[in-house]
Amino acid sequence: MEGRAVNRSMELPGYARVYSGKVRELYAPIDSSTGATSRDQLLLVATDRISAFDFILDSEIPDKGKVLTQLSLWWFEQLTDIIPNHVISTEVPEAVAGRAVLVQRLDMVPVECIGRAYLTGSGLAEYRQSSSVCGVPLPAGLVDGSLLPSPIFTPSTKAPIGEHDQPMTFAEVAAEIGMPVAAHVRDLTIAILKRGNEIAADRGILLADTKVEFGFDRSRPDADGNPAIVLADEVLTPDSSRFWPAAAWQPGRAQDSYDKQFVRDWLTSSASGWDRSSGDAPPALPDDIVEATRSKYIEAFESLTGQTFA
Ligand code: Q0N
Repeated sequence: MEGRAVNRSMELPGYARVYSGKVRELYAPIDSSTGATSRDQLLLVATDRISAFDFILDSEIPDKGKVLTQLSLWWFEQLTDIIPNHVISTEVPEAVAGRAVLVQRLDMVPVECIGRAYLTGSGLAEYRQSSSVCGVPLPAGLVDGSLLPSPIFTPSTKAPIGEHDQPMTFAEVAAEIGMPVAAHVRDLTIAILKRGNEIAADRGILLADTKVEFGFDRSRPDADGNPAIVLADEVLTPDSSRFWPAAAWQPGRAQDSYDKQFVRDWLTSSASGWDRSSGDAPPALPDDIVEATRSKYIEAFESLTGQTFA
């Protein structure tokens, strides 16, 4: 199922594909005189693909890649006092205009850095088993959608595509990447999520949780001579974070998804003819569901940034 993404990536003259994710792809610029692939730059391309129920759907959402790229660029700007980011330039090939960014090639921190402000999903499942998430003890009585007393760091392993990430304790992260870096990425993850929620709160959106990626810039040592930690990938988009409409927030039940609710509701309705438990790939989405979903991505971008999506 997810493996199909590999076959959907495009050829970009002058670039070599180095990585295909479910919805984003990385290319390395090729030096036109030597033919060598760049070691210090990458082109990060967001596609219009969408996933639901762990499947990449056959239907794409027009402009999704552009909207999420532009939203991520805006968030990077809102976060520059917290952390530098990997963006070099938005001058990219015409074929990927608006949905690609030229970025610094970093040495990635090999941990999924997840921050949670509200309890849901795998965090809720773990809490029900152990009253804690990733070794962080939580108060009794929390339910699906509860606001946590303060945002928590709930890292996980980086599993290959198609496999599920496993939760890690902070001690396990520290054993893998060292205590100083572990503490730094924990504090950064929480600071990014807090800033995100401070900004989103005024605009009708809750950021329940988020996944961020960090890398080391070996060419940029900090004051102590350690390589600078840089924010990579995309940040605070609906693909990396759970966006919830604030007006409908009601702890004690599954929350509506800001962006994917129409897709989920249609796929699980009798209209789709799809049985989620069958293991079959979901059917293509009807045009009105595609259009309604496209509108939600644009609405999120416009509400958060105060800009009009061109
Ligand atoms: C990198 N991933 C995982 C793209 C993002 N700036 C960078 N330098 C080196 N490596 C990476 C980045 C970035 N961003 C990040 N893999 C490599 C996230 N992927 C998922 C698929 O699309």
